[in-house]
Amino acid sequence: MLILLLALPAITHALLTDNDLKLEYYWAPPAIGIAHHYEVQTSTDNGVSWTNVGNTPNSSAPTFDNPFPITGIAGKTYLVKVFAVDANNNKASATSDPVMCTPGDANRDGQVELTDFTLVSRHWLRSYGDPSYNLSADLNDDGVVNIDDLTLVTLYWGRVYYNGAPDRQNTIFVPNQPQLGQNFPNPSNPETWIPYQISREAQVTIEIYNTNGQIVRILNLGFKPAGYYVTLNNAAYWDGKNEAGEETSSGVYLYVISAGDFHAARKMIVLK
Ligand SMILES: [Ca+2]
Ligand SMILES: [Ca+2]
Repeated sequence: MLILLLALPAITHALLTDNDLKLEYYWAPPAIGIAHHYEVQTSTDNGVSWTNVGNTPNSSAPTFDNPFPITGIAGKTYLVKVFAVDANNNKASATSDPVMCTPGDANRDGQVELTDFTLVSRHWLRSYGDPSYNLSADLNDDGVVNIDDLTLVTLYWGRVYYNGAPDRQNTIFVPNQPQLGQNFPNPSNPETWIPYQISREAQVTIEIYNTNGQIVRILNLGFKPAGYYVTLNNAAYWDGKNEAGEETSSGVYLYVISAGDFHAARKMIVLK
């Protein structure tokens, strides 16, 4: 009898990178057991057949900053399955939500046209860390909006991946479980973005605590539809200030999300 020593790893895919030819994924290690490495498979036929796309070199799970790259095909919808494999070759897997590879479609309305061109040109030569850097405009996710991104727009100019963005987005991009992501950048100085996803519409708040358990700041994010809030444009934003409007000091902080009956907490570091 096969005894699974591993609990399912929680997979989080970085939706922000779905719009180029490189899908990027990261996930949390198994809650129980120790992974020796991870195997990754993809399916483009809704899970009927799977293709091995590689293993991680060691037990380290990919992170938001260092995700697992998968080469995508324009217009294809991908499922990604991750197997946590322990030293005795026991495996446990988890499967991602479907995501479509839509290169050149900066604003994700399903078509590559003038608005995408405009988005790229409006953020021209802005790089990661600039206040006006825009993740959507950085189509190849290399941290700078430049000719490579414009090339993606022109290369796929006129391409229609899907029509009627809102409907399609609901079927494609609604997460099947809520999750709180790691803030970026982390450490922060002082502003930072907190990515999250919710599977049902809810009033969303994020509370930030210091290590003494005192509330530093409450971010009331309002009523949000189900979806991914993981980009610079829609993730929760914290300017690094407390409720009194003063800058917080360096140190470890805890952030806690509440969205309906979903609650989760993570740590972040403010470093000045
Ligand atoms: Ca578009
Ligand atoms: Ca770029």
